Amino acid sequence: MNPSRRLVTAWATLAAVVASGTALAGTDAPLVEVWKSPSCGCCKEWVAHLEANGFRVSAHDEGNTGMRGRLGIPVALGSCHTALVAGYALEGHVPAGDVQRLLKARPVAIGLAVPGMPVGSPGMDGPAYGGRRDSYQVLLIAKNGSTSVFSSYR
Ligand SMILES: [Cu+2]
Repeated sequence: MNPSRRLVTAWATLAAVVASGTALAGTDAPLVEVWKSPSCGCCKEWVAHLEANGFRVSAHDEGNTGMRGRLGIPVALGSCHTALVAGYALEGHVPAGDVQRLLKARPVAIGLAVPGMPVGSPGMDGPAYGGRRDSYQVLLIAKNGSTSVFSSYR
């Protein structure tokens, strides 16, 4: 390679680095990976709730039973979708505010769960439910699978 050709290559590389840096600037919102069934409507609503609160979401329409098991979430805490954000598992309709609090506090834990599908939780709060709001709790799942109350909604 002659010297002028080498210089052109260096500039092209620099330009590419600058361009990719610009592209990355808009993507520092945490990425939430979601496993769900393709036909799950309330899962889609929960994804929309996360996106409305500044999260980026990537969904895998392959069901959530396998991933729930791999992440160590007890079956008894199960819900309709399972997610992973910054190394933490999320099971069910966990409010975005609780996810943000989790990511700030960074406790040693598997993650958060809202077992079942309580009406009134994010994604379970559409017009079809007529404004009904059941009380529910967000549980923090410790590494040994035991739980403690992370927040309560009533
Ligand atoms: Cu659901």
